[in-house]
Amino acid sequence: MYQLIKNEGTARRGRFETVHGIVQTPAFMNVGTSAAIKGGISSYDLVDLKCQVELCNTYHLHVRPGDELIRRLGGLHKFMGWERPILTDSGGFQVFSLAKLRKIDEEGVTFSSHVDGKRIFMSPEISMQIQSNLGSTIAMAFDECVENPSTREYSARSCARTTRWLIRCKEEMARLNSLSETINPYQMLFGINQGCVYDDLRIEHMKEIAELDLDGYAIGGLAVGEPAEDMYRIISSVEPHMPANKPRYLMGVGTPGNIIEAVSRGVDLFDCVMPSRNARHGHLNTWSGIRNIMNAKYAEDLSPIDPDCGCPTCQRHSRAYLRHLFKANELLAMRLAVMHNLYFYNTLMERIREALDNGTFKEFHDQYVELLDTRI
Ligand code: PRF
Ligand code: ZN
Repeated sequence: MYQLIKNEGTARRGRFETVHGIVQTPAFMNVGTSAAIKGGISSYDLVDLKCQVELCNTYHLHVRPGDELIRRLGGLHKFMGWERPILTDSGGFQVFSLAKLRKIDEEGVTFSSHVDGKRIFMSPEISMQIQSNLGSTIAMAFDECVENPSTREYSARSCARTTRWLIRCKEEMARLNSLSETINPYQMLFGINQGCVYDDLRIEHMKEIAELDLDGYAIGGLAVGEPAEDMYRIISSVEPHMPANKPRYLMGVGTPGNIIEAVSRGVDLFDCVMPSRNARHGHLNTWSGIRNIMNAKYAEDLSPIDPDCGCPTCQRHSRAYLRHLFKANELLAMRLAVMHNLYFYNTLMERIREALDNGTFKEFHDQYVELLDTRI
């Protein structure tokens, strides 16, 4: 259940209640694709990093170790040792971005696994069955994320099919939740808006799916190569048609600047591989911009990555030490860098929430929207 606490313009400060606890929004979900955050981060680290929700992928866990196995072991929460909310993405996006040899028809998608090439079929029903076996807090609908660019004609046909798939997802999820042996009988289902960069298709699709009264609504198919202006325009176009009493999730976004802009347009939830991926390449977020820790100027710099950061890495280690770990290819480099960036993102969301609570989000936006994406 989502409760709006306060708003500033279209920006929303909210509280989202789930069986695995409350999520204070706006929130960033930390990506643990295969039931692990890349860079050697454990579930107990995530608590220190102020992570509220972890995101895992249906497709990856289905391929390895298998959702039936996770079910037999008591579900994904128990498997990972993480008690807070988990959102599972449906496989829709991963099938289109990772798998080879896809064939899409009304029934679903046939493709070969990126691990062993084995043929796999995924449909709305199968995606719900896998997510039900995982027992995540929130399941995502099985959608088609159309490529950018795509023609209007293809986008319109794909969108209509994504709606038909969504109705099948809803029916299957209701059936699975009512079974006595279900891991999480309160599993929620979020619908996903598509429509490429065509505002009228987006709006029409959003209106259709809003009528299905789902637990939340996502905007998909963005941040797939279109200019940021297109993304912001589409969010603003669909936002008035998104149910106000449900959480809103922008999938796969983004930079701190993207997140601040999307919050100001009414988005509550985000996820992105960017903080962990950038960290693994030595690109570290700070409150004065993005630092490349490999830079020679840090060789003898004893200050922390960011003097304004409270993360475990910044409490103890210097830029000089981190640079050395990266140069020496030490595993610890990844771990310390990812901890810092995830803590930064979760703190960014906390500061956004505080600004909304205090009615100072506009000032926050103006101070940070460009600064945080600047390379220093
Ligand atoms: N659909 C799904 N997952 C996603 C996306 C989508 O369109 C995106 C698009 N940025 C990220 N993850 N199911
Ligand atoms: Zn730090």
